[in-house]
Amino acid sequence: MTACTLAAIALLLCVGLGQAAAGELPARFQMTIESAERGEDGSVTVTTTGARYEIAPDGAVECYQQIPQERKVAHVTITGVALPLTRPRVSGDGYLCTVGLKSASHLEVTADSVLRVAPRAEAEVRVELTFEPEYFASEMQNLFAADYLGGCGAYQLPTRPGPALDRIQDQGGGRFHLEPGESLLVSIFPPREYDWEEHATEHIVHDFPPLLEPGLASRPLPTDEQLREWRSFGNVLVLHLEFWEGFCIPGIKPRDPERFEQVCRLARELGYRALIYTSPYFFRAEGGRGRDTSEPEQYLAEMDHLLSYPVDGLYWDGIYSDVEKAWRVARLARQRLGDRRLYVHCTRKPFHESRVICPFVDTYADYLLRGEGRNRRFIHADFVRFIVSGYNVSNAVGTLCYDACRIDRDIVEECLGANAKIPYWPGGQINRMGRKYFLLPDEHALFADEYFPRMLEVDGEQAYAPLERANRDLRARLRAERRAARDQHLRELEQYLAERKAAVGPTDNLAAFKRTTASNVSDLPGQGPHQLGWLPEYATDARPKTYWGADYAPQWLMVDLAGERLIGRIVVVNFADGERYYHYRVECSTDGETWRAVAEKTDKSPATWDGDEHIIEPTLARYVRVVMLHNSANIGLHVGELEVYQAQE
Ligand SMILES: [Ca+2]
Repeated sequence: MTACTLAAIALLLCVGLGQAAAGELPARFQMTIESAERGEDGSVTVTTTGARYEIAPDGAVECYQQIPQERKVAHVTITGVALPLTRPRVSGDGYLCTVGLKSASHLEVTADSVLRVAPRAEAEVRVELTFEPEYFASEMQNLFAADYLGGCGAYQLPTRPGPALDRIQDQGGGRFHLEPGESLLVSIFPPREYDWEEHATEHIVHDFPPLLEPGLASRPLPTDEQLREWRSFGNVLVLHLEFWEGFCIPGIKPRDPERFEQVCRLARELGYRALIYTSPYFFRAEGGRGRDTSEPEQYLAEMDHLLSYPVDGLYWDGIYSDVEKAWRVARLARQRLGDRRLYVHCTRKPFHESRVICPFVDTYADYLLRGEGRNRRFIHADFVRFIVSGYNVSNAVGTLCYDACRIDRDIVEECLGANAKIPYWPGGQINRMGRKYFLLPDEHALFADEYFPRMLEVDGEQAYAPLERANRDLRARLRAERRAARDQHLRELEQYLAERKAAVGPTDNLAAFKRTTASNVSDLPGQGPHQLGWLPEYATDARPKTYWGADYAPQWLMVDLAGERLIGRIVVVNFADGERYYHYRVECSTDGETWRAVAEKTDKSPATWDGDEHIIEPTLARYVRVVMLHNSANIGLHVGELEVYQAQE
């Protein structure tokens, strides 16, 4: 060690952190800020249980993961604002470390390994990944990148409905443009150790009572015999909503308080932990407007009431769609729960599709449930490994909701290989959509004879290692199959367009079969006429009912007429269901950079398959685009056809 480094170490300003503060958190969730130091060059290093951030005075931050092993996962660059690197201050019992002044641009690091960049002026933040992700997804202004060891996520707040982020193509990662008051969270994960003991010893049984009609159960609570019978396949009993009088209302009470107490007592005698249904998302606070509108504090007051029942934890059917609220309620609930269990179902929250998840929220749960209503195209091996399984992501124990994808041998292998679990579903509930929340006889046999005994053997890293190797091989094979299928689908698309073009023949529509691009494409697995998503090409194939689709306004679709033309008439066809309407603006350009608005739709008249005709002042243009601004039915934006016609002489 050189004298110089010794001097540097001597000059480090260490922030003292009492062990007592961290000790207030439940032992199994002991995430804390371990140290926060400033070097003589003005740089700051903050170390949490799960990560280390090295913050340089020029706004560069090196992000290191520490669990299960140390490695650098991201390089963050902040430009546009000066970040005065003050002495780091730790507050909130070791939860929060602040660098800079709250009144000015500043950074925060939290115990659950999140860096918050909070500029007070317009700023650009680049998040470059320094590892090769096995799974990368972006949804709205967020990204999530993971491999078998962990990874990194970035989230722009407040969440803006809008297109996927501006991706950094070459290195992988994203660029985020922050307005004053917005912030960016960079999450390094996993933020805590995986609890193998919990994984190996706690197995979930969902009681989905059969329904006589929607919402009305034949028996709101299980019988004593059922409790005894189900015990062979689990010891964490989830009691669903049917036993409550009312739905997610303040001060909720069981329909039959006496039977409820009996069930809780017998469950404990039999060695279960009993978890009861509740939901921050659905909770309707006093005077509240309904789902997703309560404040965490209002829900937490209800939670105190729920925990006055003799139960061992809570099952949350949904969390807030506001990331800050979801994070806060999870953190504060964890403190209240102590060693009682929290099981969180969050297929669609906080974001719409859950291709991007928030490990820093999930980590406060003991177990997670994901996949509800998703068919087999959606629940593929990548989804099971990185979204359903919490292993080396949030390190909560992940379980699969299989109402739509069902249980077969492939799913069993994918779950075992991903270290995700399959909960036991007796009961017999069929929901309004006809989806079955119980194991069919064949599935039951597979669960009982094959899955369950094999799952019990996975009790630690060593037992899981061969399964993980098999999972890597399986995913590599599926990836190759997907690539081959995609190539085939691209060939089919090419052939389709060629055939359409030949069938249509000469046309006055200048846009037909011209190069068409868009700001975004809805591309959920397997969707679209050629299973390639709702591509822009479908908006210029001279067939109204094939369409381009994207999510979250605004989005644009542009056709290149391959040369300047004098345009006099434009037709826009959207998706027509007789009720919905769209708002949009049509723009023209000669260079693809400077745009002139020539038409718009702002009224509420429903879309038709004939489309909207716009006669415009003769305009010289090579590029014509539709900027989609609104759909009255959902978040999707659709153009079935964009037709462009020459001005009449
Ligand atoms: Ca079309």
